[in-house]
Amino acid sequence: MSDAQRTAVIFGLANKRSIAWAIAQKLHEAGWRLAITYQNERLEQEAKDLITELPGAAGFMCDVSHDEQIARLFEELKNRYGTLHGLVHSVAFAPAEELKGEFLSTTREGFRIAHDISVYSLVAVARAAAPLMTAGGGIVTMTYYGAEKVVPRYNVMGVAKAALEASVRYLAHDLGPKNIRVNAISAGPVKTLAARGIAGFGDMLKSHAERAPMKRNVDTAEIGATAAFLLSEAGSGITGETIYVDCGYNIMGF
Ligand code: NAD
Ligand code: 0WE
Repeated sequence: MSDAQRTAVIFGLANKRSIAWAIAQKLHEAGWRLAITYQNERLEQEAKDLITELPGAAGFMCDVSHDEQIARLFEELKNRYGTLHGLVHSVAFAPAEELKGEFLSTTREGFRIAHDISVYSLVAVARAAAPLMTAGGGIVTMTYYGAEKVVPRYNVMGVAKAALEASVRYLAHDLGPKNIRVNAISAGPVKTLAARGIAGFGDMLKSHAERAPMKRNVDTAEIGATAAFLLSEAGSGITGETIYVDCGYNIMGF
C-alpha cells in the first residue's frame, strides 16, 4: 500500500513549536491522513487552528492519564477511519519541581506521574492502536539522551526515558509478529513549550551546538522527516530501535 492511503494518529500537539507539529507537517507532505490529539480544553483552540492548516486532518482531545479517554479516542478513530497505519507518541510530563535540584530529591508522586504520563501512556496507546493496525503499522515515540547519560536536572525524566526506550524494545517484540514496528527518536534539545522555563536551557542549547560534530542544533523539521521515514516503507526493516537526531552529539567522548 502506498503512503498516500495511510492514516496516522499523533499525540502531543501543544503549539507550533511542538515536535508533534513538525512530525504532522512531514507526514502530511508525505500524503498521510492525520488524526491529531491535544491534551485538554486549554490547548484546544491553538491546536485546532494549526490542524486546520492541514487539509484532511482532524483534531481530538485526549488526556493520556485517563484510560477512558484513550478508549473513547480509539473508538472514534475506529468508526471514522477503520484502519490505522501509524502512531506518533510525543508526550512527556514530570512535575516542574522534579526538574530542579537533585535526582535524590525525587518524590514518590513525582516519580509516579513522570512514568505514568511519559512511559505507561505509550504502552496504553500501543495496545489500543494494535487492533486497528490490521495491515501492519509503525509506532514512533520521542526520547532524549538523558535516558543513558546524566543530564543535571533532567532527573526523573531521564529515568522515565530509560524506561521508555526499554518499553520500545518490549513492544517491538510483542507487536513484531503483527508487522507493527516500534521505534524511538532521540532528539537533541529543542526550544519547545516542554523546554521553556527550564533554568539554563539557553546555555544548554549553546553548548550542545558547540560539542555536536555538525556545530549546530537540530531542527524540528529534521525530527519530523525521521519520523516520516520510520513510518514509511523505507523503515520496514527497523524495529525496537532508538535513532539519534541530534547532529551527532551522542557520539562524542570528549
Ligand atoms: P511540547 O510541550 O510541545 O509537547 C509535549 C506534549 O505532551 C504537549 O502537547 C502536552 O500537552 C503533552 N502532554 C503532557 N501531558 C499529557 C497528558 N496527560 N495527556 C496528553 N498529552 C500530554 O514539547 P516537545 O518538546 O515537543 O515534547 C514532545 C516529546 O519530545 C516529549 O516526549 C519530549 O520528552 C521529547 N523530547 C523533547 C526534546 C526537547 O528538547 N524539546 C528533546 C528530546 C525529546
Ligand atoms: O523531555 C524533555 C522535557 C520534558 C518535560 C518538560 C517539562 C517542563 C514543564 C517534562 N515535564 C515538564 N514539566 C513541566 O512542568 N526534554 C528533553 C527537554 C529538556 O528538559 C530538561 C532538559 C531538556 C533537554 C530539563 C532539565 C535539563 C535538561
